[in-house]
Amino acid sequence: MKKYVWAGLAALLISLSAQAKDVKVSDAWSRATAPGQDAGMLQAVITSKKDAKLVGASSKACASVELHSMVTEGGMMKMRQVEAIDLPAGEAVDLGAQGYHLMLIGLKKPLKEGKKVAVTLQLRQADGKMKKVKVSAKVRGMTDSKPQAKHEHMEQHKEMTQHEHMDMHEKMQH
Ligand SMILES: [Cu+2]
Repeated sequence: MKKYVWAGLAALLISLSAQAKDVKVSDAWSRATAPGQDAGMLQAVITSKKDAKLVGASSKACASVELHSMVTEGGMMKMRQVEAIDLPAGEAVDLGAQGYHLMLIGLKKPLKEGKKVAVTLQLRQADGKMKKVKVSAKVRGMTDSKPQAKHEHMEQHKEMTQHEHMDMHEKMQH
């Protein structure tokens, strides 16, 4: 009888570790927030072995997490909530590079540089299976550059790298 229990346990462990490898998350990071700042953002590179969609996320650090994209409309940069972000099989999807970010809304306390923020991603695979993936994102320091007027921001927008872009983004009203 004991043998079967161990065999069962081993099978369970193997299936758990196989599952864990289905989705790989790397380069997860967030940005320190100022006291009173309601929202933070999070970036990550997600690789799913199977076709999937990122459909949501949650964190104990904040009230809710939304998936956002950034779009330019009539010269104005706006954030839009999106329902899902495609994760084609085997492709390393860099959220930031694709104009996406996770928005941590209703922060319970400011995000401090050097700390980590834990977020659980929710993926829906093409076969309908839901998958939760825990991510620990490193909190990077706030940018040193001063907030700029909006028109200056827009002029410089094109020349900014993605990371600089995100710095600017956090200073905008959400
Ligand atoms: Cu946003």
